Amino acid sequence: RKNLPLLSPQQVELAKMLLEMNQSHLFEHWPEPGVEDDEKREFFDQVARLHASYPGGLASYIKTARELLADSKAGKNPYDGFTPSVPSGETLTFGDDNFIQYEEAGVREARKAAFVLVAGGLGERLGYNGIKVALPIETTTGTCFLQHYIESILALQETSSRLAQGEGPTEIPLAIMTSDDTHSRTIQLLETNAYFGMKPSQIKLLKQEKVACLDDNDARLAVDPNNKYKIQTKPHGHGDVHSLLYSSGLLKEWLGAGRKWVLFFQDTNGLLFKAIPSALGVSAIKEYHVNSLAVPRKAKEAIGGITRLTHQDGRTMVINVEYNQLDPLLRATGNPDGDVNCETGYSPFPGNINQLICLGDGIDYVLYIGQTYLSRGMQTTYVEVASGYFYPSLLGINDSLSYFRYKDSTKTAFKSSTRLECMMQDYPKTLPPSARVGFTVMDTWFAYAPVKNNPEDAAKVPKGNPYHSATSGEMAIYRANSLILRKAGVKVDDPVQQVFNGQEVDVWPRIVWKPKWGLTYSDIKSKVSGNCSITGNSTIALKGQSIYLEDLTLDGALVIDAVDGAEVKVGGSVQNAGWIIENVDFKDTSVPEEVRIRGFKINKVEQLEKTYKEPGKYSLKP
Ligand code: UGB
Repeated sequence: RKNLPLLSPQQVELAKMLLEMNQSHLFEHWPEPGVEDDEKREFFDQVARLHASYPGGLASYIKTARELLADSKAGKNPYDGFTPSVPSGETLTFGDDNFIQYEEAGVREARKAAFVLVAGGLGERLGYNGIKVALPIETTTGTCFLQHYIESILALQETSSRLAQGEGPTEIPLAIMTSDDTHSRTIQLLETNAYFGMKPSQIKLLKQEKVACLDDNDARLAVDPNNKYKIQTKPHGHGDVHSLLYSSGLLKEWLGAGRKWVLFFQDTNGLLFKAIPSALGVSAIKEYHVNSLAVPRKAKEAIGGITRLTHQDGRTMVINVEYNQLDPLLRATGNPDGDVNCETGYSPFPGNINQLICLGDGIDYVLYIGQTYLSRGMQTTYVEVASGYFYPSLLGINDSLSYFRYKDSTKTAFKSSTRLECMMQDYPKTLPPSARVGFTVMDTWFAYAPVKNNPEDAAKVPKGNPYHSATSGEMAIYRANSLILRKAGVKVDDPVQQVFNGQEVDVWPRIVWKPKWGLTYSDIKSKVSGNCSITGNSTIALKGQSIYLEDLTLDGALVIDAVDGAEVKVGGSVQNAGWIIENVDFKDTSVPEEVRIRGFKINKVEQLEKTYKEPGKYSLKP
């Protein structure tokens, strides 16, 4: 107390709170009043921010942390009393009748959707210096993830509005959660690219704040090693998105304007929008309150497993169990081998790809929420959400301790500081048992290809497991598009195997298109006819809505760019030296980082390139 400078009444309250919460060590090494007073006030500014951004304030954060740390010390498993089993859900096969029916339903429903991209993560595992949404999804066109996502949403908006003739056009909103690590660079990316064609008013940025780090079992807040007037902070996890949607008023606004679905997605999955229409269709037809997208998952693969948990008291829920918890949970509940592949070659627990589709209107949840709060001795004043979409992280209900290690078996000191984290996929934990929580399993090849691992780590991935690198992410786009065109009747050559940055991958022809060219499988099929063929060395980029391939034989590179309203029929034989893939070493710093992390670059030797700037009907037959 004696070290404190003159404080405002609000700062005095914060100081009192910290002392009451046993945090006096924060002021211990402060000099007498009059020395470094500005730095001391800055300290209180940070405390005020941490206090305001956590539901229930800093005291609530410290209290929850103490409880969780005590559980951890006692070796208590958060899943104590629960037995895992394999849940059942919808499984989709790309292009079959069932899939097409769901896609149609999903596209119709899309006009009532709002999208939420969580992009606050720095991507430490990838080690890329920029923001992940600015990375090219593929280097044939150089389209970045954010551009692809926005163009996909715009394509959905356009098609869905067209199908709902008479109901008028719609604007599908997009919220992007950022953090201090990504916020300004996300704004810059949007501004320098004219929001990739979306109206600026359609996009809202929500910035998440970091949370305080914890130094010991008593939840003493960690002081920044480089600045004694700063509390060390780290990200709070993607679960922040729920409370931010609430506190910003955005969700209320969306629901008030008749939005029915909220779709959450992650920063680097270039295949995701191939799965969105059908998955939204599943949600709509089955009326799921929550629908998690999943893919077959190899045992112990570093993605969470969708699991049915049944408690001794009879409660059950379908929920993601993180990969580091699933194996021990299985072992502790009568499965001595833990998480192992079954006869399909995959774990029986589908892999969570953290794409959630939530239904936004289920009025009776409000009552349940009230009970949840009350049972925890919490204030019910927060419960003013007139919708089924509830905010579990509001009061830290879904917070858990971030992964950390003790220094030794006395479990008194930590190897490094920890903090509380929350995950967006924990949302169903707070729903009543009557909630319809389902999931939809898709084949990985068209639904999931994230870019998470740096080249060195990816090269160490055991054979048969996915690399999840920039290399595999890009190759997955070519493979998916090749397989889709094959299904639509085009003869596409088999891939060849090549090694880039120590990773062996299948290299398919480089086939890419804008979302508005092929939003759904039916769309794509309607644009391909006759005998078309594409050789393995070929590249084709379709950058227009109405480009029709008719009896096209391609052996080389072909790029067509057509404005809306220009209808182009492309056929005949296109043959040229094409675009060649060349190896690049990821350590070669003369090559831009976003290229060398893939291990290859594209040498554009020769191509046929046509641009149609005016609406009209055209025919290209070389
Ligand atoms: N993110 C934020 O916006 N803020 C944060 O504080 C942290 C992250 P990671 P993670 O798809 O394979 C998730 O780091 O968390 C954003 C699921 O939990 O890429 O290790 C970040 O920008 C897991 O069950 O993944 O694992 C990114 O967009 C599994 O499904 C997103 O959150 C796994 O993803 C995910 O962050 C997966």
